[in-house]
Amino acid sequence: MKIQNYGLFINGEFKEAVKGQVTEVQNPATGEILACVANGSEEDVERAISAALAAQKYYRDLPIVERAFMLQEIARVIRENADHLATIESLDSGKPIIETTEDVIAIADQFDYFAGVLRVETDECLSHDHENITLIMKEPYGVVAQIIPWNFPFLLAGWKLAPALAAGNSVVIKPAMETPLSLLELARLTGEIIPPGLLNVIIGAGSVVGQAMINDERISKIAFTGSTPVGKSIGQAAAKLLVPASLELGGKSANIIFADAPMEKALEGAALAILYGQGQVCNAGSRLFVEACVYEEVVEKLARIFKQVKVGVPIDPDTRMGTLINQKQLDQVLEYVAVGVAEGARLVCGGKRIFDPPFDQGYFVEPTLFADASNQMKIAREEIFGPVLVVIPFETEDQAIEMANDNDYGLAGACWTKDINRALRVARKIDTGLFWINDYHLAPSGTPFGGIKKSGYGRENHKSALNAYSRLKTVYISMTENSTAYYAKFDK
Ligand code: TAP
Repeated sequence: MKIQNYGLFINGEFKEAVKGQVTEVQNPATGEILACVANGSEEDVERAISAALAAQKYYRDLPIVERAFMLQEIARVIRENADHLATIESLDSGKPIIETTEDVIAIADQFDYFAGVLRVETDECLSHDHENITLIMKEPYGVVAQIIPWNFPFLLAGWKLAPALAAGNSVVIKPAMETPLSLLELARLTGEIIPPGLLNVIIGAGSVVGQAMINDERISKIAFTGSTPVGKSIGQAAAKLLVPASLELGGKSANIIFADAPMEKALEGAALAILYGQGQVCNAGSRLFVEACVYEEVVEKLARIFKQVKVGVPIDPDTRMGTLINQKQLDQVLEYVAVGVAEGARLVCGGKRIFDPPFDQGYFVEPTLFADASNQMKIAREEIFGPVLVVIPFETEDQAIEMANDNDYGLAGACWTKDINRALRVARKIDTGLFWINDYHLAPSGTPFGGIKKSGYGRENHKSALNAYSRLKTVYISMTENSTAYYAKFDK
């Protein structure tokens, strides 16, 4: 499939980059060039922010009903074009089409969800007594800068755009250079629905375009998803501008299987937790803690599942694992496999690049299982961002919790057990933003998503994101004509 070429989406139109630069977007499964897109610079960011600022003049006062209708219209267009958008996303990101279809549908729902939230989470009125009331008005920040990574280009864009637009902001958003196509296509498809200047999509390197966005004084809020090191620098830039930031960063999530788990479900869940998105998922269940008495059985059965997973061409509906995003990611994953072997973990299966045709032009890797690892090994401490699971045995519930929490990250976790008391105990004691009981990866609209510790701060996918994109203004109203000031009596 040949996808159209795109410019930068500024003020409701596709425009060439000021410097005329373009970049080729590759299909990571085949190496084929999918499209050429404009490659922006600081001047283009300047144009985009100016357009976004101008759009604020009328959009910030748009009635809530009209704003909600716009969001519902975006949802409708996404649904009508779901197959098309999912195909573009699969070709561009290397993710199986079964996953990208889920992402696209989830984002249609996300726009509908925030259309609903917008109508109920309106300004508030407090009544203190018979003479005084207070209005709490919600106002947009103004121009919001959003930066997203390549692993969930459509989903993460939607999670940021829906609440930001719902709150009345205009947006300048930058997808990763590797995967700009689904967002550009969304901009094209919604060109008639979203007023010019409200949504601006800038393509270009993070070190140039991203930096220009987050250092511009006209930006009033920054939202970032990506790696922890870049996230830290984004947080520092936000502090310099004195604007709020939300940071969704990396993870090394613990998945705990107790001996009384619903075992078949737990095994499939553990495989899904790490292999979904080829493991290039911030909340991937990349450390699996297994109770010692079922440890050997779990490792053996998981290896069987891993060997049967259908690695394939991303747009094949039967494919369950596609390709990694690029050579850098492939090298990183294979390097961690070598480190794991050198550290003394047992490589049970996988660990190699898949090189036979039709995989020879892509970055396909075997589902990889390490057993007999310790929680101190590098492969258990650092984010590999690939389909590599590290299995570690434990003896007691407390030991499992202690090891799960003994990590810099705090994004997600899960446990598998039929004992609900134990499950809730563990959920309480785990230091993460998300936790699943007898499930993994489920995150429907309305459920807060985000981390703690080195996984960042802020929550998306939840109604609180509307407030995170809104400023509160307090208006105190006196309803009496009599003076209530203490000084009044002295003036008489
Ligand atoms: P990063 O290198 O951090 O890149 C993320 C985005 O930031 C890209 O658009 C990138 O642009 C841009 N960027 C890079 N350097 C920048 C800078 N100095 N200033 C401003 N922008 C900059 O991450 P990645 O390699 O794309 O993604 C993988 C990481 O993201 C993993 O650690 C993963 O855990 C994390 N992640 C977290 C979550 C959540 S929800 N917590 C979700 C997905 C991913 P270019 O790449 O185009 O140059």
